[in-house]
Amino acid sequence: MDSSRRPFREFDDSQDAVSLRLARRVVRGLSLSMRQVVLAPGSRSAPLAYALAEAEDLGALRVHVRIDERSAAFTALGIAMDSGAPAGVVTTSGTAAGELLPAMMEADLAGVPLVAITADRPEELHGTGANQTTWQQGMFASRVRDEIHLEQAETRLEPESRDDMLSAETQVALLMRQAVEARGGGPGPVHLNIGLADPLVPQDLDGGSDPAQQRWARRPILDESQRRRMHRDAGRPLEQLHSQELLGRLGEEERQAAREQIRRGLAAAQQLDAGVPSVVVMGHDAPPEAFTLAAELGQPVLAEPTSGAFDARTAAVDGAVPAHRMLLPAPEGSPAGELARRIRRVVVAGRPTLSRPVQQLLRRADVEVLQYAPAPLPWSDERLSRRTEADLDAVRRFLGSAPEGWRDAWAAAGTTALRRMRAILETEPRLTSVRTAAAVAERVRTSLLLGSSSVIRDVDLAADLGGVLGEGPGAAAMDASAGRGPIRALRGLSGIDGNVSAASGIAIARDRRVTALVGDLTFLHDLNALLIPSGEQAPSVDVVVVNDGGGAIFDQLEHGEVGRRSGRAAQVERLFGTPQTADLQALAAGHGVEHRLVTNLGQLDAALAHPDDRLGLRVIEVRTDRTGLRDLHARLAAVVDD
Ligand SMILES: Cc1ncc(C[n+]2csc(CCOP(=O)(O)OP(=O)(O)O)c2C)c(N)n1
Ligand SMILES: [Mg+2]
Repeated sequence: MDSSRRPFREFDDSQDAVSLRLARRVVRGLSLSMRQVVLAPGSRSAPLAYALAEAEDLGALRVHVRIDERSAAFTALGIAMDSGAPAGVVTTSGTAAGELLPAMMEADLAGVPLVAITADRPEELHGTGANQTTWQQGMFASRVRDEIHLEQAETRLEPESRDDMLSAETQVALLMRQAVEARGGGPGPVHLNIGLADPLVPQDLDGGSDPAQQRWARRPILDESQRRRMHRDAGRPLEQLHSQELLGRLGEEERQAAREQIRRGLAAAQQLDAGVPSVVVMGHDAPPEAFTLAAELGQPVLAEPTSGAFDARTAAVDGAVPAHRMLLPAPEGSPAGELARRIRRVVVAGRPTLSRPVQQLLRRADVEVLQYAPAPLPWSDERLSRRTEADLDAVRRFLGSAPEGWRDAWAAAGTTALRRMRAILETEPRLTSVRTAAAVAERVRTSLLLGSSSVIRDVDLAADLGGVLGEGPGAAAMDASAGRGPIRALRGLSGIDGNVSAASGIAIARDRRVTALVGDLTFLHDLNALLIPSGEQAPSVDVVVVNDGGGAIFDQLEHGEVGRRSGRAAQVERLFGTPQTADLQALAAGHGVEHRLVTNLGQLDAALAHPDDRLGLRVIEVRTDRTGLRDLHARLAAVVDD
């Protein structure tokens, strides 16, 4: 066979993550007939992204990164239309995959070999409430010439299976043939759905040398200067950990107060008498009676921002433990760690999706978990491993009365952790995204839409929604929830698409101003929300954009680790950070929308303080830097260490 059409040599990657190995086989199958792939960022699709980048380095195909999947799909459509060869579009799971539908419809009727490649969760995670999980197999049925689903666990990966009909590479190659020939039906779109399981990153096998060189032993086609130009902004140096230094800069009084609170929390935790040490986890859209029940039994509540716990209508915020996400993973021997270890039962209300510590708590072998479900749960089916219970009395019996001091101990530990976190955030030289998100959530009284990605997690982590700190305009009111509109988010699939439009819809439905707090990519993904036809009344939305020039969240996931390996920074920044420098002020101006740039909390307050009935759309941009966030989060996590 002509070697220029077979860019890959034999290789052994049997030590690497299975997800990566499958992705490499898929890319090999694709690259037999595909030269161009358009990729949109995401975590589930990460193995495909890494494998595509490797293949691009080898000259097997070209990768183009786009932020909006709908645009990515039409870009691939244009490539395929013009070249007549299949072109691929790769997305993560969830609504990202749904964004491909318009281009697939066009490709169907125009006979264009567009190849939709959608990453999916492994089948066993469907119907369990796992985040960003929906049934994607067959989602383009009746529009595609052919479709296949590859499941990591069931797919042959070894090099010797290359000629096996079941091998991933062969299946993909055959699918490509269907895109071009479709058994006489003419070219058209095909769909490749792939269930990928954690871990989703390459193993650190290379010990520092260029991973592509190691794996494939071939020369990259892009020369060094081309690559450098592509990744100009990536790979800035890391900051050092200096939490001790920062804590040292706290006033002596504050440190004393913190110590005293920890001591009190610990003392309370040690005095626990009879009773059941339970907690109530309130996830997204939790039935409010779960909150009342927890209050009645004296059990602590770990509530996500969109649980309903912080709305004026619930008026029960004072039972919610601040910064609970920090407390759960606290080390053994620390006050918080001891509390977390004592938990024996958990009642889950609503759907928790925001934090890994909560998911880990629900999986703990020494903890019994019950899901309170007075109505059918739209996000789960019989595969949900925890028991569900519709009867509140049965939940009451399961939850049990708290031991003396149990809830107070949680409250003290949470308040201390929050206070210490805030001390760190206040000493940051520049306004951080975490502090911004917390400030917006505390200050606004309109209903609030929290964008997917970091903002909602930052609010979950560091906002004083219950007003326990007794400072700042948000907490000044005796009842922190007083007058607060509902806090909402798109947690069905946690997409970064359509967030600003959804806020507009809420504003229309309520006929009131809404605040949307979103990341920059989330904002840009839905820029068309600003496009209101002349003569139409623009919905009243303050869009606060935390502009850190790309996707910050990935650096806090495992990709951050990969990016710190030698030679990987530029690749990870390109594939996941997806840096952008769009001029939001000009974009807003182009849409006739007011824009304000905010650089400190005072300006943020001023921008948000205006009469609720003010009409129209406004963009409030807060520029922050995402390079130091991983370090900042490490320092924040350390507040529960002692
Ligand atoms: C439609 C869609 N595409 C892709 C993703 C995967 N994804 C999750 S967060 C994220 C980055 C968001 O960046 P930004 O809005 O700037 O927030 P940041 O992480 O920087 O806080 C992406 C691409 C998704 N959830 N939804
Ligand atoms: Mg961002």
